[in-house]
Amino acid sequence: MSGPPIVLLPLASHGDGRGNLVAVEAGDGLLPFEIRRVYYIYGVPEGQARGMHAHRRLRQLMIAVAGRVDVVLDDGCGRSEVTLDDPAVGLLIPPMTWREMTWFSPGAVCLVLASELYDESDYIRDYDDFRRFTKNDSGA
Ligand code: T46
Repeated sequence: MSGPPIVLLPLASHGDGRGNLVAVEAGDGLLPFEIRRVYYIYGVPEGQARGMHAHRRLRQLMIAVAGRVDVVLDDGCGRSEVTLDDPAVGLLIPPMTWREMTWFSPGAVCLVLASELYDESDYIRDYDDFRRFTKNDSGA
């Protein structure tokens, strides 16, 4: 069964002889949410996966600002895979989407722009619970 659509947002990169700069600004119309939190993940040991949860409300934009990160998204009906390796491209992750970051290249840095403050009660960390919630949502 096919998985959720992979929505990649191109980010304007200002490049010149000195390198590149990407800015994401409140009100610039890029994101379908206001940014309330920023975090980043780095120093991930080779072969170490992260994520393995879904969020009830949280929306996020994930950017591999250095290196490569492989991501799996699962909406309860199927799984989609995407590789992030361009600092000028962000992956939009909607609510009720199970995410697994299955591979980080050495030195990878994963930046996340998030729509909500950190809230542990927003996490669904058990895959069977997630499947139950998505089934109920679809009325199945
Ligand atoms: C997500 C994926 C992509 C905080 O204190 N504040 C924060 O804002 C976050 C995100 C985490 N934490 C603490 C909670 C844990 O003690 O940092 C620790 C590691 O968090 P977690 O195990 O949830 O990390 P990941 O990489 O599995 O998941 C994270 C985000 O939590 C999650 O929302 O979508 O990155």
